[in-house]
Amino acid sequence: MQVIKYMFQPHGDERGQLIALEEVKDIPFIIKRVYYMYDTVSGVVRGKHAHKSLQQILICIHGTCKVRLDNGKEKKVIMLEKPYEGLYIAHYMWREMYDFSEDAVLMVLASDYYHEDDYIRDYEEFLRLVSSGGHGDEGTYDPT
Ligand code: T46
Repeated sequence: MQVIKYMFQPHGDERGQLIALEEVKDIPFIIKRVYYMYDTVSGVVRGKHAHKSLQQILICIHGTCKVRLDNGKEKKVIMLEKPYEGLYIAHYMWREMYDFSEDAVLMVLASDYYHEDDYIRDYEEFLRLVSSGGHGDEGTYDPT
């Protein structure tokens, strides 16, 4: 499984750091939604679903957390610990976010508005969909 992590360019000077993200240029899709989570309770696991078409970039802009990615065949754990790192998550990828530090703020840039019907919340259904291969790859960023 290929993990795509972006390293954004900080604009630093004697006052500190600034990161600017422009859709299509720095982010491989049009950004239709931004959301973030904070005050995450110790020990909880968030996510536990996949999306049918949504693409996202996760940036832990403060603190740290881990993300487990699972494409139905392979699992990988990615640590997010820098405000200049962005983890790209394509559609049909099961995700779980956990081990949030007390001060963690996880910001997500999303390629679409919130649609509950885009979620696959049942892991067995997710495995069936990815193993049947019938979901296609439309809308997925191809870095090659
Ligand atoms: C994802 C991971 C990384 C909204 O009303 N609008 C929104 O845009 C979102 C994202 C959520 N909500 C509501 C729906 C729930 O009542 O906020 C509540 C918490 O959402 P959820 O349980 O889906 O949060 P997570 O952290 O499990 O998952 C979220 C995203 O939903 C999901 O797309 O990939 O973060």
